[in-house]
Amino acid sequence: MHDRGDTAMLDNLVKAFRGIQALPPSDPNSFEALAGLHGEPFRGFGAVNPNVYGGFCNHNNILFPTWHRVYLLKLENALRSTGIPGCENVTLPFWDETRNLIIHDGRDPIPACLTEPLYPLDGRRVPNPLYSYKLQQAIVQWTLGANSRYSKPAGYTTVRYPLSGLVGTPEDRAASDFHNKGYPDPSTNTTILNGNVRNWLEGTVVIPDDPEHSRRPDTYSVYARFLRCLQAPNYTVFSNIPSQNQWIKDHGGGSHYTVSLESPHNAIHLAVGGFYQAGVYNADPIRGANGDMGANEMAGFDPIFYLHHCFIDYVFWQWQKRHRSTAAGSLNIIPGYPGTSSVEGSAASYPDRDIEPGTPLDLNTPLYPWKKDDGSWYTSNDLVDIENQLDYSYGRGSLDHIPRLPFPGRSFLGQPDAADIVLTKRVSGINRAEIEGSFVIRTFVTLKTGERVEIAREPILSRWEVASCANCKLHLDVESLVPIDETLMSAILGPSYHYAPGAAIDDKHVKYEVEIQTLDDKQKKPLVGVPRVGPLVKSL
Ligand SMILES: [Cu+2]
Repeated sequence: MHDRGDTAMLDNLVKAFRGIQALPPSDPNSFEALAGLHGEPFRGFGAVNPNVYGGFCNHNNILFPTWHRVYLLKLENALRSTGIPGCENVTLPFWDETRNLIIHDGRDPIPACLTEPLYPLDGRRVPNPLYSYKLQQAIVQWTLGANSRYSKPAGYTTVRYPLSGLVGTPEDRAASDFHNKGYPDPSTNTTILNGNVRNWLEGTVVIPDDPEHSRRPDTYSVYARFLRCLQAPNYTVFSNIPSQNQWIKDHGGGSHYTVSLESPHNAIHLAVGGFYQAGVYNADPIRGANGDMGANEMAGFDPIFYLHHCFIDYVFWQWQKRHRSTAAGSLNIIPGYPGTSSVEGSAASYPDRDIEPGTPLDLNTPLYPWKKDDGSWYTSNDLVDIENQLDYSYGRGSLDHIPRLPFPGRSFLGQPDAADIVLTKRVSGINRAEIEGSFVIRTFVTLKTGERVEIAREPILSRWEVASCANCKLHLDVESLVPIDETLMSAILGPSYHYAPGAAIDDKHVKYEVEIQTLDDKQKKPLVGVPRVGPLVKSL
């Protein structure tokens, strides 16, 4: 994105976004219609049956990267279709999320053109269409009833951290009004938002009284995850979190610890959408923040979604280039792996079709609701080679500065290599259906010195109403696999610990604790089904 000088490209992008945002929702190229194809408004079976996700977006399965790739393509085509002079060939840019960690230019993580309420266009300042979107029609969450907490009235304008957009009931509206009154200044809010995103990206494990390593690289930072996902061993594992977790468990963790693209993707959703991440000097959480990016239902209505997902698609292409997987037909699926079937009550792709849970997904699975010019459904196999099948490409981004595989040894760019991971802990016993909305699984450890330190955070991008598990054929258990590297292990176990390759690690006396951070502090949803055990923390 430009900073000075030639503004024509960005001006045209802004004009095109203004163009599609002004179209009525009945127009399939309108922003409102396209934004509504990710999550809400729910449709088909999903509009009335809480066991079926009513949106089209695919998460937690192998279709996650390709479904979002074709979504961006459709949005870009809509941007080009407005008839506005100069917009015939606008291209969707990406928000380079790892930029300021690689290029250290001291800039804010989020480009200013996404965070300024007004944009200078043709000599006047107009509402910036990349800053927020105002709904033309109400969105009613029918599965919970017309006046439920998560419905949105016409005229609702999307918000980001630190603001709250929870306005479905009079109580929530009053609470959000009260909360937002504390944040009246957009430029202060942007500073807070950038700080939060920076904290998520850098996510340092802070160990008090440890002068040498007081800011050690965090195996759980979003930045580390973006880097590590480039090393994911195959497309199945790269594409989604259930497959990623199975791979780690199958291989016993350690040097096989791996990260899927979906994981850092989730974190950015939560960082923009309302989950604070304390930094080194900032331990003051902002509670009650509730932005649209933080849940699958409304995320597509915040325009930043498309520049975030464009970066995710750029990372996907980066992974493809590093794994000789750019040609059509070069992606492969591990049959039967978690993440390779549709899951009831989870984000799956079939709101308006009666598809049995457990139906296998592969690269020929139709990506509803996206049609090709000939009227047939897009499949992942149509979307592998962006240059030859889809006729677009990416300019250089920050990840182009990262060498190809294998990464040189430890601490490359300050980040540990998987080889340094000496122990993987598994946090389990958490059922997504018992928690309203997205959440973060935070894992803590008490050091020998008595200090309690957060060693991991797993962002779970979810939705407000997840089916009660009484009827679920497949469970909605989520887990957090916590990699512990050599330096962190020695901080946990103290001077008695000496790293020896392959040696068993005795951490029986270490106290691990788990906290679940939800968006809405007041939520106390009664637990359903079997009494909950856990969360449990065990070694792999
Ligand atoms: Cu997303």
